[in-house]
Amino acid sequence: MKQINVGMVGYKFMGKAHSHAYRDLQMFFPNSVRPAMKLICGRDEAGVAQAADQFGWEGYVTDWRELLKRDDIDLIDINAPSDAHKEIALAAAKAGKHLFCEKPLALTLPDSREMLRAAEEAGIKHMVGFNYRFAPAVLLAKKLIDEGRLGQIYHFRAWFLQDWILDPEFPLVWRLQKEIAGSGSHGDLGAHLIDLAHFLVGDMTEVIGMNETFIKERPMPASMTGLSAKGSKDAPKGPVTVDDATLFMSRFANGAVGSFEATRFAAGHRCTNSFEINGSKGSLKFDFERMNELQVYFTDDADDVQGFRRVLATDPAHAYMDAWWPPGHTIGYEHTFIHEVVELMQALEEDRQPVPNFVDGVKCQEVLEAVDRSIGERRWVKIDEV
Ligand code: SOE
Repeated sequence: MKQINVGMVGYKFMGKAHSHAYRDLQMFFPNSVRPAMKLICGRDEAGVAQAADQFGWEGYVTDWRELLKRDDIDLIDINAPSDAHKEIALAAAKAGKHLFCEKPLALTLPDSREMLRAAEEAGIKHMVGFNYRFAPAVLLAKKLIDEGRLGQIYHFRAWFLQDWILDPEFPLVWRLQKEIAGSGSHGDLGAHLIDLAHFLVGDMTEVIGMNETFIKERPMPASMTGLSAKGSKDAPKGPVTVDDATLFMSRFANGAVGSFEATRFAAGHRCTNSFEINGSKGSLKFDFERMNELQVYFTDDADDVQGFRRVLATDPAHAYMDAWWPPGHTIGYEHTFIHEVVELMQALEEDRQPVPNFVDGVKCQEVLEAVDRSIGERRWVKIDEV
């Protein structure tokens, strides 16, 4: 049994999701290479010490550079806010550590390309955190498309809707600041849709988009808090420098057309990450809020039973599900991260790149950038222009 020693940067939302994945892995996927939770890093000592204890890390540090000095750390897992990704990734690659980095890979396309180059030059393994690929129902969609069950793909239609900043008093957290987050709903939510489009349908050739920032100023937060932060009416205000919503249309290399909508202003939608795909022989529908289900429609079903039907992707026939519970016993959000880590550990065991990796991170960033340029210049932008 080979052991991979992990050093993690960041201990909030994603840090917790990844920590949980490392902890659960061995119990359900005992054949993988084993990750050992060595050190977790965060700037606030009291916070990271508590996280280390609560999540099950052997120890903690308050400066990520300490992780790179340790010869016994094999993998750096980056869950810090997006503006920290590049510096940590470049230094970690130089130190010969494998990388697992949350999305979006970087603040800009050139930065993401630099990260990919550094990883390739260092000869390390690199993975990017597009976790929704790992829902068994999404993997079933991929299988049906690859087997030709949908025929020629005509439409990819996707929307990721949330509402956590609907309240104008919600504070100006880091995700609303361009210099830290890179963009708003576009890079946070749209990035997932773009990756799913690449995964399921293929490369895009051109895009045209629009965006809006509905609330231009918000109260400054007391600290860089997360999705459930509370604002105060009396706090001084600062400018929101990212998009609240971004919509775009695309063309794919295989002739399909796409539409994408990412917003944090869809009241009542907490995490509606959905897509519909229409092909010459059928259609598929997925909604993350019912993540164990895939709606399928096949044109060759008998005339008298034509219609969408619900497949519960919880049987041993579905990806990763033979490791979980008996059929019909559903899984959740956290399992997408566990499956990501299964892939990462298998890739390390087999000495290959995990998928999705920094190449996919850069491809996503190309589309993000092309959409932003299209919005700025009010025109269609080809992906190979960026
Ligand atoms: C917040 O909008 C968020 O947690 C994203 O950052 C994640 O990437 C997405 O999966 C869920 O929503």
